[in-house]
Amino acid sequence: KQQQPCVLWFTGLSGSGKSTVAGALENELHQAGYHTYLLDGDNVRFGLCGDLGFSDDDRKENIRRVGEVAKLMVDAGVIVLTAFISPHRQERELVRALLGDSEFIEIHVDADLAICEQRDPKGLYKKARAGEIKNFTGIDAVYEAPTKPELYLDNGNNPVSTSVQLIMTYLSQQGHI
Ligand code: GGZ
Repeated sequence: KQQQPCVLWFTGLSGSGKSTVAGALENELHQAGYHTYLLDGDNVRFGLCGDLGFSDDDRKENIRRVGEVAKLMVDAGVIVLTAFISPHRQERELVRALLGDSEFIEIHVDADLAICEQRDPKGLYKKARAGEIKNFTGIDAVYEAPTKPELYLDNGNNPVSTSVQLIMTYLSQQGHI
């Protein structure tokens, strides 16, 4: 099916819902016949970035590699979805520069820290509060929210289906699908 490849770059706190929204969007795109790939910690941080942890430098390198891989996939014609905290504005801007404005769609998945901490699906916030995990985003490591994302999702208050429809509409308006 005809598509204009791009990267949908989801950014937000752990537990904000990046992977959930990205996964649901990917299902919807698949059902409509589009060719997509979802990059996230589960398929990147064990292999390609298996040597990296969560220091500022390691996160920077993680995002740099993901950006380069996403670019290769865009060259191959794929609609790429990425779900990484990507806490630093500067690294996200480097990926934007690598891809160009028309192929980089930054999506801020926003949910209050309190909500993310309440969800805490893996119990990581609890461990971070207890000092068992260091450099945890939102607790003792920064998260720099996007100032001008292409899309903003109020994910503390909206259902996943609303976010998916918002993105589908945007992709269609921009001529990607
Ligand atoms: C943040 C951490 C940390 C620290 C482990 N800080 O909720 P999760 O579990 O599944 O998502 C988080 C994931 C973040 O990896 P990313 O590759 O997205 O991070 S970055 O973009 O900053 O490179 C969390 C888990 O890894 N995790 N330790 N210290 N999240």
